[in-house]
Amino acid sequence: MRALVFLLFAVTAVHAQPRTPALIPLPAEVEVRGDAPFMMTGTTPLVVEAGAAEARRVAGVLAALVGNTVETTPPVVEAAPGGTPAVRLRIDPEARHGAEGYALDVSAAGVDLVASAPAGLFYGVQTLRQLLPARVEYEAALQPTFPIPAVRIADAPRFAWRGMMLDVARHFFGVEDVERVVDLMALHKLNRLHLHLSDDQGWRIEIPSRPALAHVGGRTEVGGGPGGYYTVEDVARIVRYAADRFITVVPEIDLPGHTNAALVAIPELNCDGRARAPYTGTNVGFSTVCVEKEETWAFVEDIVASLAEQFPGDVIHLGGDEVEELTAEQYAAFVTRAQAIVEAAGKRYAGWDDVAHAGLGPGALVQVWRAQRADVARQVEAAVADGAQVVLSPSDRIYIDMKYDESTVLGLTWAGVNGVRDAYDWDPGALLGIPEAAVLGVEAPLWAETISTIRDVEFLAFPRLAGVAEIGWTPQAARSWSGYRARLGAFGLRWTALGVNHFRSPEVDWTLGGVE
Ligand code: TNX
Repeated sequence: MRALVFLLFAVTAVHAQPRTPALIPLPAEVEVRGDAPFMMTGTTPLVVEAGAAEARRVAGVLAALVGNTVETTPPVVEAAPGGTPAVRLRIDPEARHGAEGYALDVSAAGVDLVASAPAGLFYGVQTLRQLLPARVEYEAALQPTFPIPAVRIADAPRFAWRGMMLDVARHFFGVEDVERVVDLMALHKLNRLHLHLSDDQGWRIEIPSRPALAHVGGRTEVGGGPGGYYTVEDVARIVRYAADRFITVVPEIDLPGHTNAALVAIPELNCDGRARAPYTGTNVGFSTVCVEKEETWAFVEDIVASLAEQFPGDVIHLGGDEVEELTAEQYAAFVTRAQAIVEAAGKRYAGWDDVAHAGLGPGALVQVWRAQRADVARQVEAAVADGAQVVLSPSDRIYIDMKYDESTVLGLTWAGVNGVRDAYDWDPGALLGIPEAAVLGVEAPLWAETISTIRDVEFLAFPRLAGVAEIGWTPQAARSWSGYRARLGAFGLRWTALGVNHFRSPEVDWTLGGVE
């Protein structure tokens, strides 16, 4: 009997399919070899080429991850003694992996990671991180040796723009909260952090030529809390922190509507020249700057100049959503002139899909939030025919400020409830009648009417943001809800180790990570 049990065990062990590791986003090509893993320790050398500064810095990210956990930090070196199992990280511009791709080869003898550019190397390191056991994320893991399964991976993203938007206007989030968001984005290979920096309830960025905006407009938030704003130094810190993780910060100042906080701070922006009263409710559509006044245009010029100076990325987002107080002609004229000002500052103009019917010039970026409305879809398709590109943020899929289901306490429901599967199970290539080349990527907006702490941010973002990361990265043909669901069920353990307050959705089997 015992022999039979042993035999059965041996047979299953031999035939057991090697499980796809819990990688999110799933790489374009993964081959699980099934032989012995690489054993990573606190003394495993990380080998970079002589003088390769960026490779050294990225290797340092991996060294720090392991070093946080064990007593020694793996050394970053230019040569390892022959025969020593090592992790080799190399940037080779000839290697044709694209700006963000990489190739990773793991065997018991060593790990080879090659990318054509630094971002690809960083993403390869994130994949290695996800191949390491989740306990590597704890600061004091018990076993100092971490197996990395033997795999061969060839990887590159489907879309160039893989983003999240954080609304810091309805409630303010401090620099450390933003850095936490950046860290969690980087784990999932996201590369655009869109900050919604102004709205009716608050103005959140210092504009040195217009100090009242932050000093007066920054004092309020939804529900009457203290508000706040980022100084020029804070912005520089956020931009640098993000850039170190290959994330571009996209600033948004919402114009001409959603401007009550500016109308409080700068009376001349009102047609009657009188300051508005502060607003801490959650209605939309009631505010606008006075589009007929030259003072307003001087203001727009100042804002765009300051954003262009503070944010090195190539896009400036000027909102444009939900304006009820202007005629269609006034609105269109505003958008046309605003786009010209952004382009004169050397940047690309972006706006919410409301701007699509204003007659955009080529090169504009339209952030689509109402694809479910046929009239909006037709307007966006027309803008694309005129040379615009789109970033997809369909509100009935990836508005991660919607509730997960009727029982979720945080969040809104105007676009419905967005479950984990709803947020994952759709194809950006098929949402609109436009060529895929016109889709720059995807972005999950997190509006902040109902949330005010980083715990709240994490709860609404995870798991849904991970699904958005995979939609933006993984080829459509390689994705399926059942495969994703299984990887997610194991990935939860890593979020737990990182202290991420994620929603244990009943759609997912969280026991797959091995602990419940
Ligand atoms: C619509 S989406 C808005 C925001 C709200 C959001 C809440 C968009 C461009 N405008 O002002 O915060 O709904 O889900």
